[in-house]
Amino acid sequence: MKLKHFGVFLVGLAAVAAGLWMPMPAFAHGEKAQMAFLRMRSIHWYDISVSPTQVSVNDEVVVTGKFRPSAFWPGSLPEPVVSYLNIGVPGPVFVRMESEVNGVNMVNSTSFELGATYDFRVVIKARVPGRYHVHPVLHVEHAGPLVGPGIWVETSGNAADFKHEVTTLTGNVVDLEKFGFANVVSWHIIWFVLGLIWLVYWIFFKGRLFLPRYRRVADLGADADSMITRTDRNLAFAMLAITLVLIVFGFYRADSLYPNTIALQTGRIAVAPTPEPEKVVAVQLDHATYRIPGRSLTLNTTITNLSDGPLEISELATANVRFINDRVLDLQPLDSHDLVAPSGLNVTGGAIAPGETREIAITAADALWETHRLSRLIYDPDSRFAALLFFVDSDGERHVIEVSGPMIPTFES
Ligand SMILES: [Cu+2]
Repeated sequence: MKLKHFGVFLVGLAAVAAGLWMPMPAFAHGEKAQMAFLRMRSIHWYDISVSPTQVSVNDEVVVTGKFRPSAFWPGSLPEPVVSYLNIGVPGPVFVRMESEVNGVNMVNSTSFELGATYDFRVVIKARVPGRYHVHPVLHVEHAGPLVGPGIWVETSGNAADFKHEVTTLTGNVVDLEKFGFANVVSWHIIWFVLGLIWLVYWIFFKGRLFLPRYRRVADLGADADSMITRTDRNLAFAMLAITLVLIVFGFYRADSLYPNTIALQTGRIAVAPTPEPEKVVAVQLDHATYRIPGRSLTLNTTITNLSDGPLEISELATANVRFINDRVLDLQPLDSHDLVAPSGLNVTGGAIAPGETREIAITAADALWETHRLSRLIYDPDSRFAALLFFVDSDGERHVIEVSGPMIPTFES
């Protein structure tokens, strides 16, 4: 055995061990990473509630809200034909207990219609103490995760107290946190030892690996097979035999220990969108300009009130940022990262009278355009935006309309 080889072997072993036992924690979650036009025209999330926000280990947190796949979905982004509702947190710090969309169990993937509205509800259970930004997230096949607004949740207590007990269909109560763990560890050890025997043989008993052997193979040409000794062959056959025996033994052992099993379910489920309410307002976007020095988007619109009562514009929301008209709605951010501009929306004129058609300028101005990198839209290859416009009638009932169009920048102040 050569000392040099032993050193290389130790370094390799340490690297493998580090990879196994010290996964890197994820600090950022890419809320602003995607291009602005993708965030503004993929999923509109709204009415998001995360409650409670102070919990201890084993407590449940309920995440509810609505989402609407944009009717102006970008052509470059795969549509939500296969989508999966989940919660975005840094690592397995919660476990998901249940999730549903419009009352349908979302344990499987589903597809969502563009322009339709869906209600969702996800229940998660606190597993690891800490402070986490909890987001709803929709995973769309080939498009990746489309993340909703985040709310901070603080988990106190002790991670060792976490319990995740379920009753199986055969009536056994198992703690999913520990179930099968010893089995996983034993099989890892078995395969690790087997791999180690193979490596030790080639590195310590054969010596001169890789490049020297490669050179000899090149030198010997057609006779290179002569380098393989009888012992090499015998060991290789023994390893193969042991591997096959272990696999067969493992299969029959598992089969006898757990006679009743069902396969993981991979089918897709169908869910109907929330029925569309009666249309009470028609919005025509005449043009949209983004004034760079003022960090403000102005929508020049022609709006017709089709209802029999007055309507007011309360909010414009896009890419999880909410611009609020404080003359209609009093809404403050829930925490330091809640993307609410409490007086970010200015609307010309007052309420729109029943039957009236009027030209209205709607200006959404806030530093959030910059800090949330939405102003980058003007540098995107597709500078069209989409946003939800919220109207409130005299009964306080809300009506949501999606508007979209090209956003033209102006550079002077
Ligand atoms: Cu976040």
